[in-house]
Amino acid sequence: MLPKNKVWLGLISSVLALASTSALAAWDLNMPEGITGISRDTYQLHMTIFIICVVIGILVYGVLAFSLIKYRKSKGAVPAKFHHSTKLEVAWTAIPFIILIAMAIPSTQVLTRIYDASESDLDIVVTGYQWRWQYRYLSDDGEEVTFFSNLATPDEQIYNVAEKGENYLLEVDEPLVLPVGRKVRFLLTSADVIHSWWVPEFAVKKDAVPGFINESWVVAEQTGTYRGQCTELCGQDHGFMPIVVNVVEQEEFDAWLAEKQQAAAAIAELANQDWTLDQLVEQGQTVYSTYCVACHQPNGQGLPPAFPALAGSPVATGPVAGHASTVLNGVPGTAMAAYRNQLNPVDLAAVITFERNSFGNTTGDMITPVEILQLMQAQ
Ligand SMILES: [Cu+2]
Repeated sequence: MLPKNKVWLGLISSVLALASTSALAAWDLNMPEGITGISRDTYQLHMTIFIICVVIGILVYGVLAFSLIKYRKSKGAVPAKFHHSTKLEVAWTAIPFIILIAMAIPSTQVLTRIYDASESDLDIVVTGYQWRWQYRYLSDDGEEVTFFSNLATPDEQIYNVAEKGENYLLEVDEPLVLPVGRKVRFLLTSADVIHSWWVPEFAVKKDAVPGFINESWVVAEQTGTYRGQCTELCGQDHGFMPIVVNVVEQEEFDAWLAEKQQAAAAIAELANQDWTLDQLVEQGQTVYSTYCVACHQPNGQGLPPAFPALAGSPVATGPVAGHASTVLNGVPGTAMAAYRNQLNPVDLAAVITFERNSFGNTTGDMITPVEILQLMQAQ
């Protein structure tokens, strides 16, 4: 057993540590006020209800404690004996009723505003995938922009090889970009299991359910970067599908969207071309020498066992769908990354076709960019 003074010392130092400003700052117990009208309304509502609950708690427990102490038996208190009091019964029914109504009025007002997703300036389909988010900007003129937003925290940090960064597990390769001060409607759904899209600063937390479309909306009032996470247990990498939103000025948003639209149009045009095996192999050589050569080596022999050979490999000479799936989705637990979002469909088709027809591999088959797109949608 510890000596008594040591126990006291430990207790005092723990209390001091908790009370230090930095520790208190880390103890962010309350919800954030956020940067939208709805988030402030939600915060105010939460505080109002909280204060009502605290006052009721103090009153009820105060009367209880007072009665226990003041009218205790040892002081000679004699209990009153009565059966029925209409006045009391009316009071303990009517008072809670009035309190509940008083709470329901502001709650309903805020909820009504939360559910009013009408008259939006911009509509975005948010689709949950195991384990990434996809954003699709709908547009009237048909020029849609679609992209995936993947976790960008390096494996080294996750596996404790490198020091964890400031936004550990809250960083993505491509953030959602929104214009400031505009009403953006989210249409949430899922491609596999139930996910939930949550950005605390927006007070938006909505389930993404396969086969359903849920609505939510936001008018961000301040530019900046806001982070969130999936908040539905959605499988082993549930903790690895963060959300990052960049709120920018309208002009910056327009420029970003135009750039995305141009890039998408250029890729779509290329992907729909009639590609021949030779063209794909030629293009694939360039892609291979940029993305694959470091591990799989210029001669396709790799550096076994960490980086397997592609020459004569069962993957690169087996069924083309399996090969494509390996390149698209990577191999978990190895250095083989998922390239589905790193390369466009043309480059993916090209590099896969190249690998199947190089280094002595002579499958003679090919996969087209259109087939890659179909596979990506299916998986
Ligand atoms: Cu999820």
